[in-house]
Amino acid sequence: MSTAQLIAVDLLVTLLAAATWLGAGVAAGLRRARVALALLVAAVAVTLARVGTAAALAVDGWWFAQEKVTFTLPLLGAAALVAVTVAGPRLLRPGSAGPSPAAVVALLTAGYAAAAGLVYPLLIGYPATWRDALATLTVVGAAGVVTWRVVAGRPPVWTVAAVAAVGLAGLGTGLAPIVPGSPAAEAADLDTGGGPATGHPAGHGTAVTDLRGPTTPGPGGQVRRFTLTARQTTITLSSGRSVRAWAYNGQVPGPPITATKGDLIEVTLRNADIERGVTLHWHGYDVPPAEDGAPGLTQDAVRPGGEYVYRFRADQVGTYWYHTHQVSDRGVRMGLYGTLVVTAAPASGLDLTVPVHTFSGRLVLGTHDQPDTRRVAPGTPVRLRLVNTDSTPHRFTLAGTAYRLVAVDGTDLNAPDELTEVGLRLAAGGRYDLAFTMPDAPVALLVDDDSGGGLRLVPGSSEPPQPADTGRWPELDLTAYGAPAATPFGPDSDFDRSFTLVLDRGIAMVEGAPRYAHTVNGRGFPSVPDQLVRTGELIRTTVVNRSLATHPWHLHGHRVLILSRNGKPVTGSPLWMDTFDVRPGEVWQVAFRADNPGLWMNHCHNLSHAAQGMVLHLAYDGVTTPFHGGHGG
Ligand SMILES: [Cu+2]
Repeated sequence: MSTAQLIAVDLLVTLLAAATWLGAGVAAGLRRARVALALLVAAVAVTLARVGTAAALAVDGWWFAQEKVTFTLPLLGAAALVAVTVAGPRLLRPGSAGPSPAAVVALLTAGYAAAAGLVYPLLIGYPATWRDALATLTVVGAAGVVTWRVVAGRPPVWTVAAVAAVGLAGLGTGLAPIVPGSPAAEAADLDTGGGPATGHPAGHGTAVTDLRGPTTPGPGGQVRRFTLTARQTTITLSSGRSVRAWAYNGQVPGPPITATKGDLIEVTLRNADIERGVTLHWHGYDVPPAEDGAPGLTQDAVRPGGEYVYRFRADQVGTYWYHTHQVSDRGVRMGLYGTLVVTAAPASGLDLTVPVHTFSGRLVLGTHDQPDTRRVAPGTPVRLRLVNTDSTPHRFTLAGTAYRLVAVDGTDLNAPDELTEVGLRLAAGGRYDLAFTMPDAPVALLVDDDSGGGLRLVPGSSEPPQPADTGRWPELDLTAYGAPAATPFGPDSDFDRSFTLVLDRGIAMVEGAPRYAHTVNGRGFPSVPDQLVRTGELIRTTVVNRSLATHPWHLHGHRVLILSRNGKPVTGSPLWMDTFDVRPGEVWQVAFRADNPGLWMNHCHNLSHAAQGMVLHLAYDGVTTPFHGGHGG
């Protein structure tokens, strides 16, 4: 069973435990001793099953079982033991008046403890803390005392006193972080990942605004100038349907930016009327930090009437994209994005960039919301550059030809095999380049197996036939595709720092307000500690997804080398990615060399998750920012 399935089964078993314990208590209260006894037996069995699911989760990774093993299961175990001891004999031999009130109270309290096991991971999640445990214990205890009062009259003073004491202890633990001088209040706002602490006094160092790109092209390169003006508009899709959009230069996607390796790209961004402001972030492109377009960190957002000039060398060949990073959840969804393609030499054959986006519920390739059909002569070399500009993954299938997946996130794969009849799952923000020679029969690219849309390449003048049903094609395992090759570091390297990011849901502060957040190590932006690194260090990051949602993880300014997924090392081509999908229950280990000094966003590229807290910063020691606030996601 996968970890994701175990997480779901554990939640189901926990729900059943709460239902059976509460049911037994209610049946006892209604003097249905036999029903209560049957439910008690079921409750004990389900409680034991919970021990099994929690143990299995702990085997998959301590992160998945921590609060169950340390708190919610012991709580349920203790309450269940009391309930069996008190209620068991009374249900086996009920008097003429039925089960005693004590039995009812004990069974219902076990039910509250079981319910806490369900509510705790959904509302609080990782990591388990004393404060949360004491607060939960107080709620369960108080519910038990109230039940006692209702069912059996005045509860003994010691029970009330015990609950009050636990509650006060919880309150004390909760206040500790805001009591000046307490150890919790002094807790570092930096995660050093086991490496040395900062060597710079606060406020001293290099301003991120000084870390700008070069102003001249490389040898033989030229300057490529673009001006992008963001404004509200209406765009027309290929079907004739109009949708409201925010667009660069009135077009969605924005103007394609292309360059040859060594060119200098210079883009002037202007904002006509996007009230919340805009920026340009070069997704996957390792630009100098002041060119990265992270509002509140590397620049202020460009307000209506404002301007910002971005300059960077086109040193990285491959398929990338750009988008606003200001209120990016809304801005990118509304259309503030475009493609960035850098080639080593002028392209030959058909080189087609295919950005995929969802507008008002309709999947659009470029501007096509109906099949995009193109005539291609047989024998033509074809390269399709797929870009997922949405916040959720898409599945691509290519029917009618064998092909190779030649590049992932802009980096070429080593010795990619020929593929037929497979599904390619592309993370939000990710890119795949597919290459093949045009056959003398039609080729169809489908997105999410939808034969009513996609791209059709047709030789000659024939009409494209209806493409095959691709829904059953298996998904390609990227970690086993292509052939191994040398990498500058690997799983066995000595890492200078190792970070762990546990992704979950729970109540947390996000930008100063309590939210039902998407959390990193139990916190929401900007309360997630910055990760501190020094230039030249080798960094390993473990990303754990404890939640029920997929999180496409994206670090700015660096490509990461995938070391392993769920403990299994990569056996195919080395995988350098800037956005990798961490699905529920998955654990990814990735590594990178800290070779781009700056301050960098490190976040979930499901942009609504980012807006709900799933963001932190990677900070190079000694780099400072003059900007405060702004919206990170
Ligand atoms: Cu996410």
